[in-house]
Amino acid sequence: MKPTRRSILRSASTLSALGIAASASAASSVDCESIPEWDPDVAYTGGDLAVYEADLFTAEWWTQGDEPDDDGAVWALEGACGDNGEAEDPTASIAVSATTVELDETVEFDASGSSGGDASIDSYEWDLTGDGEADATGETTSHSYAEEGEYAVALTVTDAEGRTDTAAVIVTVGDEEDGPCAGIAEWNPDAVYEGGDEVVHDGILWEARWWTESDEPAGNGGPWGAVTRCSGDVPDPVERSLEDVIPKPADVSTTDAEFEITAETAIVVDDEAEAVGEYLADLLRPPTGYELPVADAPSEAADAIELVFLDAVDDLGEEGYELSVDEDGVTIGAGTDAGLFWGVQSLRQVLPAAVEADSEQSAEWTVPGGEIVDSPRFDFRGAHLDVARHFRTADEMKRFVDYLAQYKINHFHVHLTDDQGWRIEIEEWPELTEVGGQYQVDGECEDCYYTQAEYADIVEHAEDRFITVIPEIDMPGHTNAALASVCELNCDDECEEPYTGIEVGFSSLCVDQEFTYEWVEDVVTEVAELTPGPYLHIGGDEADPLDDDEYEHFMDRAVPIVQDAGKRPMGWHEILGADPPTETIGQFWAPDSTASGVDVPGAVEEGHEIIASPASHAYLDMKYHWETELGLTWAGTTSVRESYEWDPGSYVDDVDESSIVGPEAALWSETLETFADVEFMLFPRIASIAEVGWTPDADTEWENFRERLAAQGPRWDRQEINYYRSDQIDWPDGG
Ligand code: TNX
Repeated sequence: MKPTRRSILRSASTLSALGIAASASAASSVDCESIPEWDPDVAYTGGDLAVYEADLFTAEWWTQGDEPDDDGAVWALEGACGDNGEAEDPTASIAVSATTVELDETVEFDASGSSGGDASIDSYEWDLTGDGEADATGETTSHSYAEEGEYAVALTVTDAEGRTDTAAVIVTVGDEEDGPCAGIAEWNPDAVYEGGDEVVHDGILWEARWWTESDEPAGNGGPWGAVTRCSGDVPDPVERSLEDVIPKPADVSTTDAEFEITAETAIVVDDEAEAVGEYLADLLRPPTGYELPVADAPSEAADAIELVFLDAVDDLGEEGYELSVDEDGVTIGAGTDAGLFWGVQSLRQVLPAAVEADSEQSAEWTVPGGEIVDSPRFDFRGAHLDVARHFRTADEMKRFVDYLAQYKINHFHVHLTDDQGWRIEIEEWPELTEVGGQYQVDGECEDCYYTQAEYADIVEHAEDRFITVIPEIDMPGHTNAALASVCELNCDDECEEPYTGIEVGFSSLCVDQEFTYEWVEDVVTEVAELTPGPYLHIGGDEADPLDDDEYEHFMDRAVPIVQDAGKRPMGWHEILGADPPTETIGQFWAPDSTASGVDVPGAVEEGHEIIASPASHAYLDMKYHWETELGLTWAGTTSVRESYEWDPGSYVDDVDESSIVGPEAALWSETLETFADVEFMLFPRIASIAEVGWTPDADTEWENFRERLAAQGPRWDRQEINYYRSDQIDWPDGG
């Protein structure tokens, strides 16, 4: 048999001299200690040995530049070097004292985690400046940099078998004062982080929301939240267009023109529009640092943002506006100052996200070109907040109002009283706040109520933003706080104990005594006098201790008291079962499209109107998903998408859109201890409710909405809003 070239050329003597049995199989381990690494520039002859990728090879014959491999053509594999073929490359990794340092500051480097496989590390070689040259050896080293810049520091470790690995880290050398990321270490995939820890990754400063290990920082609702870009001069991550606005405007056309707000820009207003002009100036001055005078000047002024009243505005209605942008300026026109104000909110959303910061920012304040002609689908777009279960300060209430204004929500329904708390000073009955104003869910809460002056201030803050406050005094149920404060409201004249749990449906005023209605009149009259808007809400939900007759009797007395106080009565949909006067608005809150126990379509037939707050879509206290820490689940969970995909006009079975006043989001607060908790449940879903109230159903589309919603993220970041980073949305990084 003709011998193969391999069998001829193998030198058994060479192998045995090296302690390798000639019969060694390719898989067994061999000792490679004195064998040099394969060198592509060397010509090997038959029998020569070389180590390649931790395997020992024998050359079959003369060879040059042929890479050793296992196909038996030129090189023969003798076996893996090291222990039983399980040898591993070493692992290089660098621990660094800081990744952003000042000039001449010493940076300490430590080669951590550097042992690999069974072989020990033989040498550590550092390239400290990224020029490819070795600057230092040893397990640790340090360096100080004399020039600003970014340095790619590389560590190469070599183990006793000659195997190597390299790790790198970027060190930024500059003025420490510069940038928000100064002194913050790069994200390390091997480290464990706790909520609140900060890292830098991809040029963005991230903060861990909770305990995390090896989760790469990304803006997708995971454990990391993007705080800001490390370098403030990076342009907005989002391309802006007039089409970005939420709620989606009725009509938008875009152009390539752009207007830039500069230090020379003025805000030019028609006579009566001065308040809206000042509001806009207050918004723009802090982030731009520009003077932005509000001038009552001829409307031909170039380089201006103009607010003008239009003559022919039939199509725009009470709240519509036009916004047009070209190189020369921005013009917002409307028939009313409310329309101008909503136009300003649209302008705000197409400026860089940095406009939402409250200190001077470096940005190009460009407004994308084109035109919006816009007006709402529903005149009523509401949001409710329960301040009885957990109290919110007057300042927090004003902030809440500011949030609603951004999305053109024009009614703020304040749930002022419930079993756990009474939140509004009633001069005639100071006991209500002396007792009822001192508790909330889970315990005491000192002076947790609004004085009449504070309440008036909240109402005025809302009015200035074209938002009508609807006060709710819930009765006859949900009244434990009143029953604990005014003993005569109980049939036995015995005061109830304060209640700090979260059960519902156990309390009721005593409906068979005259005193109750005198008290209702006192309360309703004072609240009505403090409230300029047309509505007063008297709850009427879950009065379980009463039978139907008692409930009806109560409403027969209470509803006219509201009317006599000059207000249009509102109640949760149960109120319609008591056959109140037809001007009474029922707020539909059932989690499905029928309200069991109440004939809502029948009431509508008689002339009642309905606010749509179905618990399955508009109850923003429902958890986003089953693992959401905050919120309740009695109506299921409500994702961002579910808060968006419903139609207030056709949701309630057998009720025509013409009887729907509009949608209202409801935010109950049993589980919401802090204002940050409120923000978490409110954002992003409030934007959904705003859009289904403003934009015709045919123009709402989830895929389009979620893109516009993503662009709101950086705006909320700048406002330091604790929003829920739903993974249904592709949030842009940083911004
Ligand atoms: C039902 S809906 C309630 C409130 C609770 C809420 C919690 C309605 C009119 N009453 O008392 O706070 O559920 O989601």
